[in-house]
Amino acid sequence: MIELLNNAYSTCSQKVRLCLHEKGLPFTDTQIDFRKNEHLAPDYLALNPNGVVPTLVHDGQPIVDSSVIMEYLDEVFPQVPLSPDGPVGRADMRAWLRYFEEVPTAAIRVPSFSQIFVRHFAGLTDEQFGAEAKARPLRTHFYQKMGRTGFSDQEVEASFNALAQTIARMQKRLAGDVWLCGDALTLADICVYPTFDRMADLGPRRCGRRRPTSVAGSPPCARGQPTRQPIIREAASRTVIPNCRKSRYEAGYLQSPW
Ligand SMILES: N[C@@H](CCC(=O)N[C@@H](CS)C(=O)NCC(=O)O)C(=O)O
Repeated sequence: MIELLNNAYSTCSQKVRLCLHEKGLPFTDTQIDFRKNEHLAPDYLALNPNGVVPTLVHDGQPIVDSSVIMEYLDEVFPQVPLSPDGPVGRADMRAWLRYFEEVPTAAIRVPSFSQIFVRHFAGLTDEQFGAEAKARPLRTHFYQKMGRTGFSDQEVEASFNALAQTIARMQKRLAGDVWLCGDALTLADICVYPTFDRMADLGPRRCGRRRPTSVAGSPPCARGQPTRQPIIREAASRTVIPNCRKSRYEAGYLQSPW
């Protein structure tokens, strides 16, 4: 049995949902409510001491970290392979995974929090906010830096630069190809998709003055074989208002994700 403890609004959770959908694996979808700090509750921390989502529980065994989870699923359920053949191809895919984790995944958090999620902390006192930051095993520094008013323009700018670097690097690799690692969808494409999805959510107004223009295009991994597109799109939007990405925050669907 596969259970995914995750959050509808989390890009890291979205990666794993995409992977599960792509592989056609049924799973129990257990939503972790950030507003109730369920990800910081002792029961959850016993499964995932990092206090972040997602966590996969497979036959009672917890597996943590979205990219690790995807690689685990690909190893345990190889029927629909999502890794290239051969060690060199797989090393290439893993290098993209590590790059995506280090650069765009970290970068997109800054505008996401600054322009959307931070408002949920606005009503807290400094002391309360400090306690929220301290309670997060992996994110104390991130929250302290953000504060209750969001990141500085300089920090947002740096995150857009990092996203622009990612786009440039992907465009160079793709150069007319559809998938990043060879001629099929791999975990690398899935890994970066939610970042593009989030950029689309943030939109030009939310993304501030200097949004990389190439972000406006469709995500590279969604430009793939037509048969794969609906799977990706369905999985990506299964928890949101379909065809209404750009306005879903405004529509109140994500009124209080925290
Ligand atoms: N490296 C981890 C990072 C997971 C992560 O940062 N998850 C975010 C949601 S995308 C989270 O749970 N944040 C909780 C918080 O900010 O308190 C992974 O890929 O699973």
